[in-house]
Formats: sequence, C-alpha cells, structure tokens
Amino acid sequence: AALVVDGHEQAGPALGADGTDQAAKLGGRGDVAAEEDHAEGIDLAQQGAGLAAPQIGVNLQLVIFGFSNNARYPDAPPVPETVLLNPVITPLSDEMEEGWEGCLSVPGYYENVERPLHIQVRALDRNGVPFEIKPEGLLAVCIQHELDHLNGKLFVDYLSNLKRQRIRKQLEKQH
Ligand code: GNR
Ligand code: NI
Repeated sequence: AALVVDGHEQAGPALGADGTDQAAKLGGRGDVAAEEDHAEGIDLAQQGAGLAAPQIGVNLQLVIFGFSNNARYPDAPPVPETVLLNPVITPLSDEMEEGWEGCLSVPGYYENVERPLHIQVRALDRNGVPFEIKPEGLLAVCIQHELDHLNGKLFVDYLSNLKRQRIRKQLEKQH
C-alpha cells in the first residue's frame, strides 16, 4: 500500500526498515506525527541532531532532524525540524570528508567517519510531497548518518574491527 496522508494516497510506497511495505499496517499520518513528537522530545532531552524511526521501534523509512544553536555544534547554522520519508541519497562527487560522529544508539562514543562531502537527497516531506535538498556540513553528515539507520547501519560500522569490538565490549559491560 502507498503511504496515506490525511486520506490521500502518496506517490511511492512507505517502506519499512526491512524493506517491506509497512504503511498499511501502521496507518500513515498518525505514525508520522507520533514519530515527530517522540523525536522532538528526544531532541530536547538529549540535544540530538536527528533521529531515525527504527531507533525508537517505528518500522518506517522516516528520519527527522533539526537543530537550533546547539551547544555541541556551535559553528553549525540552525536547521528547522525536517521530516524525510522514503529518503534516497545520491553522492554528487567522489570528494569525501571526515567528521566527528556520535549516536544516541551508541551512547558515549565519538569517532571520525569519512563520508561523501556533496550529496543530493530526495524524499517526501511530512505531507507526502516530494522534495530535494543539497545539504552541506553537519547537516549532510547528519542526514547520511540517519539514512544509515534505516538500513541497519551505525557509524561504528565504518571503524576498524578493533575499534568496533572495543566499543561493543565496553557497551556490553554497562549492562
Ligand atoms: O545527536 C546526534 N549528533 C550527531 C553528530 C554528528 C553526526 C551525527 C549525529 S546524529 C546524532 C543523533 C543520532 O544518533 N541520530 O541517529
Ligand atoms: Ni544515530
């Protein structure tokens, strides 16, 4: 089934994180709104720059991001709360850049990760309307990080096996 927003069927299916079509089961707009509310709550509580639906057990290809003047990223220009549904990233060049990343799902660890510097992102907005952006800087990093979550990938998967195993062991110790 397609994603239904306010009774209108949207272009393209709403895919679950496992690639299956979940929109019919989860019921469109209500879940988008719930995810947004939840994400904004987490954002305020944890100063997160973004969140992917699967991080909070919502099986949709949906991410939310946005930050005002964040103490953790004083040089980043503010970005309004933005929802991406069924997002697709295309790198626009081979140029890569390293940046520090952390993740709410890997608490307490920050590492440098190399990602494409110039990207184009196509998605549906919170009303199901297609749009396209070419984010730069922290925003580009953040969006790539969030889209990875939709594919079950974490920033630690870009690190060496040694570093990832060290982090895994330390996280396991805390439980
Ligand atoms: O809050 C977050 N900050 C951040 C910083 C650099 C690169 C990516 C991020 S995303 C992270 C929140 C999070 O884990 N989202 O999935
Ligand atoms: Ni994350």
